Amino acid sequence: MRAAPFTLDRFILEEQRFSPGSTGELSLLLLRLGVAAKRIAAALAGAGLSQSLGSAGSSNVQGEEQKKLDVLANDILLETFDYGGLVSLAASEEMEEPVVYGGRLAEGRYAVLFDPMDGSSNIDVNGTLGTIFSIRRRRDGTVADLLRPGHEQVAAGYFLFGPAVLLVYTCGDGVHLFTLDPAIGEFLLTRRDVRMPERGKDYAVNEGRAHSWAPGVRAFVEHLKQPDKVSGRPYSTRYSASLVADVHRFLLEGGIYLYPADAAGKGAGKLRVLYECHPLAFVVEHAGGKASTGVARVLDVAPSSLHERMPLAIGSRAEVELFEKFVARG
Ligand code: FBP
Repeated sequence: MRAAPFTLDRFILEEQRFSPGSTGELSLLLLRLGVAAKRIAAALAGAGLSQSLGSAGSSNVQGEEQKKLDVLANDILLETFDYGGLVSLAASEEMEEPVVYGGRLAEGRYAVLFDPMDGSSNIDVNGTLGTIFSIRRRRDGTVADLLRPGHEQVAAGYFLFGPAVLLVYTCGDGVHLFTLDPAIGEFLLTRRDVRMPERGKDYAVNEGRAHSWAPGVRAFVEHLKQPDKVSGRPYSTRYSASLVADVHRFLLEGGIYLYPADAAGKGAGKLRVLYECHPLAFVVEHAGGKASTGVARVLDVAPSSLHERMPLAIGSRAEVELFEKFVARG
């Protein structure tokens, strides 16, 4: 008899057997996220046909222009958690305050945080996009549950909307990759326990912002560009304007993504601690990679506000550790 395809639900239910005492609620939440991603993928594929491209005419809490698909993806995710009593709080990069699923504070064991549409500048040009998610255990059902270190996440991952729709996630015991089979509308396991290469040959950074970098950051990027056969330099630049797409490349092939802070201390970088840095750091670290601010481990940082930003260096252990050395040299 032909082996049944390893669908996401089969994989999650089989994995659940290895965590005694599990209630199955986290499994259900992950499966729900899979459904939300299919709805977002359908909206993206039809966006040009349904006038869903372009601006929503509103801006988010960071004052950034919201695209119609930012708002649509956000709504799809909020609907996804609005039943069954699994979730107490849902916080999003696109919302000033979290949604508290009313009347069920006592029930929802989890809080979910997400960047509904990562790579927004790629939306109107049919570029690669992603959805990033983070799951935390509910404590007292308030925002304080969210302002905690990244290593307290119970699960995190992302959906990548490219030529194929992919899901990559971890519950802290291995990183797994699934591909959406459009023929049956199911995510199928394509790589179990993904390990990030120790070092790479590519880097991703918006060099148009080099003027705002600290000398140590500039020296590091210059170092990657210097020809040196022994250390495999020069590296190639691979910046897609989608954090998820770049991190996914480096998860499979090795390399480093950078979004440094402004040297003049005017800004702590662009990326949000809770919706982008913590979840991707959780995935990358469980695949053997590393995520740093340049001076601290991203997963040790506890933000003091919901939309706090931080500088990010994420990728293969060798490159991130070398980056930290350059930053320390200043
Ligand atoms: P969004 O979540 O708003 O898309 O912001 C994150 C991001 O788009 C990353 O995906 C990407 O790497 C970076 O910002 C691009 O920023 P910049 O345009 O400054 O290079």
